[in-house]
Amino acid sequence: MSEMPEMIDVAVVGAGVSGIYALKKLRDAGFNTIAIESAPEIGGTWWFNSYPGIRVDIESIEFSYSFDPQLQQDWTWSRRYAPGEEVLRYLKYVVDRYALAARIRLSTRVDVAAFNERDSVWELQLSDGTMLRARHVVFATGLHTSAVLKPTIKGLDRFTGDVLESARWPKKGYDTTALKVGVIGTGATGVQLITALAPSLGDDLWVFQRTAHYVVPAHNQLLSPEYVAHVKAHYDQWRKAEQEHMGGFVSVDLQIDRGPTVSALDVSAEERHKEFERRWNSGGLSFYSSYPDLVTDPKANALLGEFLRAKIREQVAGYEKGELLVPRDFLPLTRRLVVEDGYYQSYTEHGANLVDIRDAQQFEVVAEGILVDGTLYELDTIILATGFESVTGPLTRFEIRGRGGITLQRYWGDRPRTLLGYMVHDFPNAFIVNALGCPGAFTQAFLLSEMQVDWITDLLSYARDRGYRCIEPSEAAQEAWTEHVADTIDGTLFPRTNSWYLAANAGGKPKPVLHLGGYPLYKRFCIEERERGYPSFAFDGEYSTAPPALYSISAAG
Ligand code: NA7
Repeated sequence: MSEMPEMIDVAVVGAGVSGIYALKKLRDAGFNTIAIESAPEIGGTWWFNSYPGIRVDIESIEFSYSFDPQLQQDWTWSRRYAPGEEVLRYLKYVVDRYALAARIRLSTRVDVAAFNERDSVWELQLSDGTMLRARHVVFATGLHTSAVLKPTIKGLDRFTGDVLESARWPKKGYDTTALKVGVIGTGATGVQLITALAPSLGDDLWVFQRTAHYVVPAHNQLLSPEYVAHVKAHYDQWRKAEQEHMGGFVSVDLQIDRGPTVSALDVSAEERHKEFERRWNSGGLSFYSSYPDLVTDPKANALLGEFLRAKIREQVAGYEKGELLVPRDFLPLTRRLVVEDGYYQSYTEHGANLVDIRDAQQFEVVAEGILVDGTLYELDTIILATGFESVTGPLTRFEIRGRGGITLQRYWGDRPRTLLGYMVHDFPNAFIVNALGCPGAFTQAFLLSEMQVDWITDLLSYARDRGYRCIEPSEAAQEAWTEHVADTIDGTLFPRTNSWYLAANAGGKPKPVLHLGGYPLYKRFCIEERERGYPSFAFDGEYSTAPPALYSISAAG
């Protein structure tokens, strides 16, 4: 890479989906920008997670950048749901296409990011021993991958075989032939891994399940040239529909679908069944865009639960442990649906062994394998697919120091807060993309990242045009926004479940970290803030005359 300038305009931390776009957008807007990435290659989540079976759970024609219409025409996805290595190839193609590589510093971690109050500058201590000074910093550190959760499993360090972490899969690959393999974790990652390994491992695969998840089919398939041509001819319509959609993805039956707007309880049982069948047959996460009250009304949710459990029972009929695979511990949709074809056949056809550890008195690792209630399962390899300290973890696992040296972790404590998901009071000139305080995880990542990065770029341009050096959100507006985010969650069923959506999978209570009011509402608040001249932000310590914004769900209109 070219010689590092002593002081740059913007340092982007992370070169995944949002970091790559931030680098491009800010560079094109004339900001001297550099991205710093801890991995030896770009890609973020899609570089680190190279375990067998990894793929996207939102259809690839949607799960991609929209900022350049020509890019959409020039890139062709092979399958409805692309495997991880194809997403990585796509991201590398984007980096090459827009000549970004020279501005990405790979194999470099940010160990400490500290705000220098005197100069209004961020000082980043990098793992190579150098320091980078930047007026602004954009944390594009993702929702999960940099914060792998170390599970507390007794005896894990006693095991004499290999212990692999799904999110740190060996880059040279890992041959499981003739090995006895145990998988712990049956969320999206575990299900993808198990489905990929079961056909070759058969009854040499052992799955230690604590919680059965709702697994819906993907109906993954090669994309026909006709379908691809049709989408490319109408891409602007797809992108427009995504912008107006709660989660930013609209495909049902390979077509744009806006979903019902009525209550699941206001339609006949027959009509409801037809709607659920249509989504099941289409596959994927589209249940999230079905009746809006599925995530707010326990009765509506229960109807979906019945439907999904019946579908799972059909698939495991005749399998003696089938009932263990039927979810019973949480309401459907309050944890992310798992999208996979053929998961249940891992047990019913390929002979994978299911070990229920939900109520086990003993679950511990010993030198030879795993002991569950006195039974020893001898293993050569244990794979941990046990999740992440999602949403906040990627921002609190390294030192980010704001005014007075306070760390972000300490500042947040049990109540993480932001203004509009972008900034934190006492941490001036620092921005966050696609993490908390916004509909991250509930909105298609490319779309949300593009919208947020565009918004940040506008704000930085506004400040540059006026000669401001320091941007900081008002504490009052941050409080109002945090309350609003909590309000969007309160009316839903999500707090009934301990999930990573609310940063509660690693213990602790659900926290109001994600905005559940839908992407269009969130975007509207962002646009309003910009159009009103950023009343909630101080520039060089001064607020504009307008009062700080107030946020209300009723603005959904
Ligand atoms: P998840 O969805 O957090 O799933 C983690 C799984 O690991 C889940 O089944 C957990 O069981 C299980 N787990 C975690 N700790 C333990 C211990 N100590 N013992 C046994 N089992 C354990 O992570 P994923 O990586 O699958 O998916 C994260 C997101 O990435 C996904 O939603 C996609 O958006 C991409 P539990 O349910 O807590 O009982």
